[in-house]
Amino acid sequence: MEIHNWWKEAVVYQIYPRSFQDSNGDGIGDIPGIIDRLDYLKDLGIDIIWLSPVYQSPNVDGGYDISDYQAISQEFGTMKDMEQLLQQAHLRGLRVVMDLVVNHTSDQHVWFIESRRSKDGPKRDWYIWRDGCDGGPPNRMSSVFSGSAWTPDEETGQYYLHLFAKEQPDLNWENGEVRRAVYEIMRWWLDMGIDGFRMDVINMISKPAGALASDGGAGRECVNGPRVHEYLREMNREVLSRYDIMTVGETPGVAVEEAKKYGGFDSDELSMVFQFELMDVDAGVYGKWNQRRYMLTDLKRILSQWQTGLEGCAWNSLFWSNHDQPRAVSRFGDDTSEESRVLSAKMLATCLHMMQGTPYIYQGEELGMTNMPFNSLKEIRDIETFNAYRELVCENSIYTHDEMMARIRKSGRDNARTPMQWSSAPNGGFTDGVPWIGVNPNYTSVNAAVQMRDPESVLSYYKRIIRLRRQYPVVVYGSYSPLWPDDEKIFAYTRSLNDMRMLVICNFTPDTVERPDIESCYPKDAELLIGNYPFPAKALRPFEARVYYGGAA
Ligand code: TEU
Ligand code: CA
Repeated sequence: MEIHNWWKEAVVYQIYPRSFQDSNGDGIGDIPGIIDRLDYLKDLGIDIIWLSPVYQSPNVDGGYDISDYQAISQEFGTMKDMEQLLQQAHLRGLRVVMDLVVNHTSDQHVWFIESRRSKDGPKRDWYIWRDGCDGGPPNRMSSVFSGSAWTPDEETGQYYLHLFAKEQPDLNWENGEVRRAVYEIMRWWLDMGIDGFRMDVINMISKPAGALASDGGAGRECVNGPRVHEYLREMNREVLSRYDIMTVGETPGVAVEEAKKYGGFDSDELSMVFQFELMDVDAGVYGKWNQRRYMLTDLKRILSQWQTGLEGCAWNSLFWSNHDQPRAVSRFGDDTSEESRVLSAKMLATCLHMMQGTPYIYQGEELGMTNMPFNSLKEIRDIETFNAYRELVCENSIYTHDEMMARIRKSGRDNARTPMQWSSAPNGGFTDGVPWIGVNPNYTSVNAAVQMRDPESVLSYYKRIIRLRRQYPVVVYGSYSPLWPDDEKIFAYTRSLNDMRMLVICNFTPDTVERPDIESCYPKDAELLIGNYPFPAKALRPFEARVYYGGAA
């Protein structure tokens, strides 16, 4: 018997506020801009908005470096605007989930300013300080954003730990005062009426003793530390369990078995986690900085493992992309022609939304927005990309400038951060001023206004696919079973609930594929629920997606 929860039946839409909608012409998206677009989101049919950070921040890492958890960034508006957003969203039946970034703070947070002041101050132990070794850092551990994970501080001569940028010092979760301070902030926001949290790198908060003494990469060494489940259960007891909310943990380096601990139905920790295995499907020697395309069999193996692995005991989050990843259609589909862009964007939506789990749409994905043709470093804003360029081009000559630019166009985070393309007005209708990052030049044809008028657009297709979730319980609760795992072109699976069955078939290639054995898999008295071609055919056409529904028999 399936356990029903509202967040299992919901569709989440992620907003990256800086790039969503500018309301005052300063070139930066803001909260009043989001309020202006709530009707668009309601019309799309989503249920929950996940807001990337809107807190006060020096913005070294796109707001993931927070200097005050109880203040709104001036660039984004005021606390009044935030209250308005909550009220206006709730009026429309939309919930709002905030980003909680508490593995680290900004180095401008008062906690860190006090902590660095002296070795014996009351906040010293709130961060992780160590003596250097032989005139250098305590060890050679590297940060996720390249370079050492340790930075020396003049004030006391000691080094502090940062798994990410040096402006993002890691909090010391072993300290009970730190945990209590975090819980208090969480309660403060929940009491204001927010509907949950997306928790940034939440599986990195407990540092294994060995990791802090290791020479490895922080991203690998510091995941799933010894006390992380203890902390999350404490957080659940003290905060989460007292509210009717949704929580999703961002958890790099978590496999299926570990995910069941974080998000098991009876684990008393989180509602679900974001897995990274899919995001690593095209990684290579220098991580994502390569030119590899994924193999469909790898992609299917990963998704099927998560589908069957969590069945009945935990819940999947389903996503192709977010603010850290390239655009879904460019990466997993095909943006080389207008026709294939539209077909493959719809195919990807079908493939993902028909699986078991809560789907996340990243802003612009519902338009089939593509990667950006970046030509020079001047167009880049992302600290991770700059640091990788320094390491791979300047310091180690692994790639030439041109080779690295090609990799940035493929994998850089700024691909996802170009402004939302609302219309064919200047700057895609995002701003009347100068946008903080360039607008993708294809906004004149790829934009919301055009697609709203076109029943065959990617946007119209997303509305239909979201509606299916409301109409057919099998979409939410059906159990998953993969077909032809070794097929390099077709991703097909079934979903079954009681005596009903759904068959999902997706052609991931630009080729026409014959699969005569498909017909034997059709549900009984099958009807076609949705597809991305206007008329039927036997063979599977380029990037074709079809969903059939009928009896299990
Ligand atoms: O991301 C964590 C994380 O693992 C990223 O480093 C991700 O793997 C990488 O960007 C992909 O190239 C979270 C946030 O989503 C990200 O925006 C922040 O920069 C990071 O934490 C630090 O807060
Ligand atoms: Ca603005």
